[in-house]
Amino acid sequence: MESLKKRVTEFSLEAHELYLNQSVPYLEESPDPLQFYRDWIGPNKPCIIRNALSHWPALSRWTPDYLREKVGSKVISVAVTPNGFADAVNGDRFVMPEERRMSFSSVLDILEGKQQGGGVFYVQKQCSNLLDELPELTDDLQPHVSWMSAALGKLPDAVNFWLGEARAVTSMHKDHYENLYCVVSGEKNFILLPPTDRPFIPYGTYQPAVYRQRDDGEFEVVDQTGSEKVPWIPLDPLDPDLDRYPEYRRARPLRCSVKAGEMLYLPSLWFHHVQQSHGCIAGKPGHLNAPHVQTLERPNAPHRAPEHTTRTHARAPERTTRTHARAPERTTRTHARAPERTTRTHARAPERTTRTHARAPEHHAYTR
Ligand SMILES: O=C(O)CCC(=O)C(=O)O
Repeated sequence: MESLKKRVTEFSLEAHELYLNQSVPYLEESPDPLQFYRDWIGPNKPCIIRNALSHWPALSRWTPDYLREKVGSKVISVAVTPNGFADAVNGDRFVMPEERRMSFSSVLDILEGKQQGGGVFYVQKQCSNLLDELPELTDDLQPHVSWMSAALGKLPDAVNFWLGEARAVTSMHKDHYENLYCVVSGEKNFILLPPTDRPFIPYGTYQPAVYRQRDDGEFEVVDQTGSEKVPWIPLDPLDPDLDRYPEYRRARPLRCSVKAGEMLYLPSLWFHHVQQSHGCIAGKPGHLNAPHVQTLERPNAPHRAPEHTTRTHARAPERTTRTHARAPERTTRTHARAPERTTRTHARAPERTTRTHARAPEHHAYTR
């Protein structure tokens, strides 16, 4: 066991030397699908793409006034917490947000400080909420990014809309999607760790619970009795407790900031911790910031069975490494690539589906 542990550690360190970058590189324009597959998806490396959203009307249109007029009366799901930590370890619990249904206008009022919410509100539903709850906004953007769909040979499984304030934090987790984070306004700050750093990242298993706001405005934590324990990462990468988790010293986190008009390609199974800025829509000093549209592309590889379903959504399996490539059946490759892949020469022609929008069913979309 000890020698296996040693080998895995060496392997993780070698991965950094052999193929991982020390920062997240930028591409200055939308890539060619095949090239993108070869350089980024195949090797499982993140990058930020600039100038790929410039034609999205959302970049200039999505002001609070516009959003109020267009979708203000729509009722959407919002995650509400006392402290901004939705889906995070709190003591010996894994605590999920209260999911509240409210009108889009009310959310804007709270985020702009016009109305008191008594908590932190984050539109962060992961079940293709852009297409399901806010289809009126899809004219303002491309619900799928054509070169990514071509590279993966499929349309996105889910297209999510996120809107939140600076206090909202997404704790460290991974998911099994190929993610494109398209920031429309404000800025998102990511801490990223490659799957190969898994030996250095602590996991625990926690009793699932949810926040519930009482009538007096205080929040209580209510256990989800009868639910399985949830494996989750207790470590805060912003302030890692190295006495408790000394192995984390060996991890090599990458930090990046994704600004309005930029897109982060976050490969599947990369660990990520996310925060957002107070960059306001239309320069307002309030808290409206960083709405982003996230397209989730599910790998072509055989899907892993979800492991936990404490919310209504399954979580990503607690895999430590990937075992297969998304586009299978390749034979050779010339450049460094992520471990555990089958080898291959290049991305192949996408196998287009005829669906208009493949999207994640309710039960697998939330993959922490
Ligand atoms: O934007 C965020 O706060 C987090 C998004 C995320 O981590 C995810 O969708 O997996």
